[in-house]
Amino acid sequence: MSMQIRTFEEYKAVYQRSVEDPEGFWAEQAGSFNWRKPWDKVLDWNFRDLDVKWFIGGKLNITENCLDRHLAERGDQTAIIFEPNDPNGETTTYTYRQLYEEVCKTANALHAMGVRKGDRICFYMPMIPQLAIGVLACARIGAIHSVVFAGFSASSLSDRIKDASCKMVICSDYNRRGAKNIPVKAIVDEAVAMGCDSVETVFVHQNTGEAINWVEGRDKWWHEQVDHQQPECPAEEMDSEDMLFILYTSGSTGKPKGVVHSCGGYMVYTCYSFANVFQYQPGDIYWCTADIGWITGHSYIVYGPLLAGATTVMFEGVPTYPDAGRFWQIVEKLKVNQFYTAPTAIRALMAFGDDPVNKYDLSSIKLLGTVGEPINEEAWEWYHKVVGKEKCPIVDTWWQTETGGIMISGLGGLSPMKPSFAGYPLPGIQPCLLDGNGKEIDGNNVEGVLCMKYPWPSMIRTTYGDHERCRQTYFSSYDNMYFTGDGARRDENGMYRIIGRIDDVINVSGHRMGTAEVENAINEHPKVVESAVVGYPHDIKGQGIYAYVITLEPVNDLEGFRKELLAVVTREIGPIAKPDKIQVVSGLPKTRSGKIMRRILRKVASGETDSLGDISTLLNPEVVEEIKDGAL
Ligand code: 7RM
Repeated sequence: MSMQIRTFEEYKAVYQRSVEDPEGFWAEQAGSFNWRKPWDKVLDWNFRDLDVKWFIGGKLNITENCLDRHLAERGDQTAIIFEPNDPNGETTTYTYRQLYEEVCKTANALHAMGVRKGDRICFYMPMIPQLAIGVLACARIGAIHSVVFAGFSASSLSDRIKDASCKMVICSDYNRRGAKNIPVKAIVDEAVAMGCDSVETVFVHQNTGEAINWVEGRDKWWHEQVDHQQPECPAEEMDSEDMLFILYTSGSTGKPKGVVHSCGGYMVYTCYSFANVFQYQPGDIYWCTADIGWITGHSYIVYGPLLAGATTVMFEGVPTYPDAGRFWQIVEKLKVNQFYTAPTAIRALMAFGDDPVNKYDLSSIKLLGTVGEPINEEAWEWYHKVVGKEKCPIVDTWWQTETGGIMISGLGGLSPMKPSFAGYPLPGIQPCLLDGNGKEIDGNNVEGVLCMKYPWPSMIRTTYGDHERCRQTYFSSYDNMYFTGDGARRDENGMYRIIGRIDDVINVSGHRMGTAEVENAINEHPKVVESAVVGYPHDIKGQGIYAYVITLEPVNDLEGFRKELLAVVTREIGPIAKPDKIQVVSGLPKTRSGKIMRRILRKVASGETDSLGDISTLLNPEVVEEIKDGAL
């Protein structure tokens, strides 16, 4: 791949160049794609008013670059390998030509059902090829996809459908997950019934074939609409800055934000970062275990790999079904060369010991990757020794839904590695650390708030329907900077270690969540007066959820109440947001201005009750003793 850096020396030179001449550098990268019309200007940017544009005036369709562009050279090469939930099920593959044809047929079907450029289409699907096909079909005709992770509740799904006024929801009948089948069409029906007036069509892919409820006129079967379509579909000409997709993510306020990515910059950056971080070589089999419901799945299962002409694996199931060897069995079977997963999965599998790993031949693996949360040294060492047999580089990739692509990471096999350090910025990425006063901290061996001082092509453009909120959230904390929400340290060699969120966002099993979101859900219980949610260190999940709850009346049946709260949270958000610990308290520590002192709650939840610091300024210091005594 022409854009691939092959030595660390080269990385340093390319990085230097990318900072000195960012526009020249990115113009060169963008040059390897098919543009209907080249851009007039590489970049215009203004962080203060939040106005960032890349490849201005350029016209393209990202699916022509994911699919059409590859047909001549690798039409018969495998694009997607699908590994089903059931280990005895059949592994299926799509060549680039087959994928192209399926995407075209699906795009034609969407068009026939009235979907047009700019329409928002919501996906609530399992990890099956039709999800990738559907997403690409939207991009083909210029419709904007909004994929919602299928673990979210009907209520969360409904909020997301409404926020983007989606015209269509695409789902399956049932999802397979381990030993269970989940009735997702029923969840979609429930969500749409909660006031989603914009939804004209529910488009259903028959996955398990079990019975579902059917709304005549509104509901349409995938196979009935797609199968007879022509396998060619002209691609809509998109402007570089036209919206490609919306993806909801949690922040410190209660309401998730619809992060917006645009066509041109996202295309260039996801391909460039994929090629360099994973050092993908022609013929390699690449597997990212994420769900397409998260940004990792968008950028590094679908777009990045397909843009680069890679073979990408999609796995429908879960890491522990039928047993803890499932990942390694798949690696052996498919001869996976690059394996990319989350620290929480590594820790969960580590708990089963080395045997489930050692049962399989993992000699195909050339590179291991992690993403989603800080990786602790113990998990890093286990991954390196037991999975990688000490011969595979590990790339610890730091990035965010908002960044669209990997920002700080080693380039596989080229960069120095240090456990729990993400490492160096990718070319074109200009991170910096700020102190409490917003002043940049120079030099090494320092710690501060992680910001970006220069734009990059795949950065967030806006939050859907609320540009000011986007500006406020990311561009107003520090002047002329993109604020990540993470704290980081830079070591003596300039390598970055991400410490974790400094805002009220927690990271539970790699799932990003706002503590306010969980509090809002808990507060829906009629007996709850107020609640406060914090994260605490958890061996497997990274962070666990600790909820302090004030109730209307004393609770007699604590276990029953706990179960009710878990049910409320599951109903409002989904099972991923269920608190691990719930402590009923009579009050919460508050400052004189009425703000909850979360610092104290975090300390108690982490068992660090000896170092609570000064509590004399509290409105109600007496409550701290009670909270400490009742700590779980
Ligand atoms: C890709 C993704 C973003 C937040 C981010 C961090 C944390 C992600 C790492 C990491 C330490 C990493 N997008 N995070 N990767 N922390 N090391 N390699 O996860 O929007 O869902 O989450 O995740 O706090 O701000 S996300």
